[in-house]
Amino acid sequence: MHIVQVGMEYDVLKENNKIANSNYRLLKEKGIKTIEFMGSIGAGKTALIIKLAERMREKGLRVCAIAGDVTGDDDQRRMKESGLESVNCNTGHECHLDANLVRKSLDKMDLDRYDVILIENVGNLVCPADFPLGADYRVVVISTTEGDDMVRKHHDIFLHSDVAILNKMDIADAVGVDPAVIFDDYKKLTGGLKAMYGCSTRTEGGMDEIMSVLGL
Ligand SMILES: Nc1nc2c(ncn2[C@@H]2O[C@H](COP(=O)(O)OP(=O)(O)OP(=O)(O)O)[C@@H](O)[C@H]2O)c(=O)[nH]1
Ligand SMILES: [Mg+2]
Repeated sequence: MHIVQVGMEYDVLKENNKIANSNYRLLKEKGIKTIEFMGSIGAGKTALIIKLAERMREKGLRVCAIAGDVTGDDDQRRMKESGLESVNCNTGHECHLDANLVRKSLDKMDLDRYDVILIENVGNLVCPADFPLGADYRVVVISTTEGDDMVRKHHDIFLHSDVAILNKMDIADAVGVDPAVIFDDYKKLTGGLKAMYGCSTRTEGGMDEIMSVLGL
């Protein structure tokens, strides 16, 4: 029984990777840059996407988002209210998006109309790591309110992402968290090769640096 489960898991991941590659090729053919945002529930993924999209639009980029959630359209409504075009993508029960769900969302868009697509994954620091979607960049967002041990507890998601962001820097003191501990854990995990970026979607501190690291 155990062996069968492992085999199935392998097939699911293999199939996901095939579709992710196909998504990547499609998006490249269309000249679209795609950025996926993973991270814990409430870390500030939607808030960050909205703020970054505002900056992108100011630069003349045509942006659309995919709002991934288990149920509901709360995030998509916030995006729309901010002026960000978006497609809602509910997983139903799953704790992560997969490449096939993203493909279905892409099929609903007129891809000739966009330069950048921002994908918000379901709030979760574990499951999304294994399911690439076909984006150029995988970004993981955590926040100071989650404590100082997220990097130590969740190696996989940080190792499966290209850019790591610590949000809610504005309230680090108030929640008694020292960001330096988190930055240091991240440096150790990535062998000193990568730095984590601090930001606040409230004060907009750190936002220029994030735009720059994403090549925007
Ligand atoms: N103080 C402070 N609050 C923030 C910041 N960024 C987001 N928030 C607040 O944190 C809460 C959660 O933010 P969201 O953007 O909904 O977080 P999310 O990661 O998209 O959450 P899920 O989609 O539910 O996983 C909201 O009340 C935001 O206003 C920040 O930089 N500072
Ligand atoms: Mg959200």
